[in-house]
Amino acid sequence: MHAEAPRLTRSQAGRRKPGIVHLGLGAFFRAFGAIYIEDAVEMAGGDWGIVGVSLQSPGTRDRLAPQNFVYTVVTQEPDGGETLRTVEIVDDVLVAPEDPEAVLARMADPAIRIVTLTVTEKGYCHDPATGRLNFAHPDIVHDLDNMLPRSAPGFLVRALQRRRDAGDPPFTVLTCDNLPENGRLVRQAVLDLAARIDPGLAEWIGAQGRFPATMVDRITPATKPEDIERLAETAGYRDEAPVLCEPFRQWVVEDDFVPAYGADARPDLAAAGAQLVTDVTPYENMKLRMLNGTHSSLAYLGYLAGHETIAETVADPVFASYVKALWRDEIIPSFAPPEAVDIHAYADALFERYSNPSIRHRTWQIAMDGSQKLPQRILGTIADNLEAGRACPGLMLAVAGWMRYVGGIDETGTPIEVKDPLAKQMRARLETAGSPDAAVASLLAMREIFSAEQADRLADPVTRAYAILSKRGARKSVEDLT
Ligand code: CS2
Repeated sequence: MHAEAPRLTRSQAGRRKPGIVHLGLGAFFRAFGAIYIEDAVEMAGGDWGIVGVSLQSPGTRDRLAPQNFVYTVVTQEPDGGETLRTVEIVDDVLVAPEDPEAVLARMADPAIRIVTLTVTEKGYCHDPATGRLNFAHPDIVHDLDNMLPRSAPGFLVRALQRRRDAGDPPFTVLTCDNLPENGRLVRQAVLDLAARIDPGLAEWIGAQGRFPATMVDRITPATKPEDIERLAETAGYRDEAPVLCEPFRQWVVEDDFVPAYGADARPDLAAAGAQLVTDVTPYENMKLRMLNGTHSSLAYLGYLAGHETIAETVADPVFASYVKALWRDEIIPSFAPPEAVDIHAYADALFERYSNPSIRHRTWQIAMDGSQKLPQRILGTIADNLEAGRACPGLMLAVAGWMRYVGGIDETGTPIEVKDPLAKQMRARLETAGSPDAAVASLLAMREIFSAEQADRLADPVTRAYAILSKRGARKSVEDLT
């Protein structure tokens, strides 16, 4: 441990007054949204300091507070080169479970014009199959009866309630999570919850609120302790909260912010390289299906084949052929890409991004929360292929790979630490299934994940793929396909 290296500190430059609260201050937003916002402020000014909020645990705050909320973004090039940038746009970090009132008070401040979120797919407490709020979720049950909430929708609704009661405009809710029509989804979750609490509040939010959709993209693997030690060696200072990421980044934002704030409703994100558009949908389909869909496919099958990272998985020629075939034959034909985008060149660029050996993005990390990811990453693509009469054996094998993975035992008989909100339910179903065919049927019967129609259409091909996977293993099953 390089204890002698001095701790990273804030430069003399003054802080920016906060204009944004961010719910879910994890590695991704610190390597992504914070960079765009800091660049926008550098180029076009504005009081757009960020107050981060951790909804679960104090870890991020505890690591950032001693260094005055400044941190390093380490951009990792394929050739091993690294670029360091210290980011100073984060002004404070609050921990909701410690002091929910402090979070609400900050969100209720009319100087806060935007609330951004990266709470992951499960953070919206919605039902992935329907997109509606899950009123049985324990945090929603709590938030219905308590003025001090626990969930992201709860904080959004209670803060908007305070804004409405004070006669102030609402803030714009800008979700930065990988969900289909993410703006509409978070708006629906907020309206569903608000309607149960105060129908007049739901009406006000519905009329005055703005929930623009976004597409976000930057591969940002979890930071490991050895990354911190290595940075202390190379940078000459100690940063307990660095983030590591690839050079690529892309932010596409629907330009729909609360009109009451006029020109001051958002930072000049375009000046920072973000794309402000009227319709994010084509970009969202492209990214969720081409990147996240193949990420998840490679994560389950690559993990079962013994590959620790995405780079190692696509370095395996069997998986390189598999992912290229997925793009060419099963994903690109399933959607209309944005105009002027060469979708084959986009796929080639994705392959190069996946191949970056400096980015140690673990298949295990991407495999997390599959029950919340599969619908928008893979099931929608399958549905569109089947509707068009196209078989999609590669994606069916990916679904079978997910089913094998959540069984919790890998191909060497070693337990898998399955992290998923539905992990217990899935494990119980698989343990009592009695046969591979019954196991597939039991998981397909989970309406939180698969609609009845999807379950019906996936039953035969996924049952076949699961049997082959169980018999021949992931790598040979993939090889057989390609
Ligand atoms: C990954 C994403 O962990 C995962 O599920 O697929 O975090 C992916 O790295 C980002 O969406 C890339 O923009």
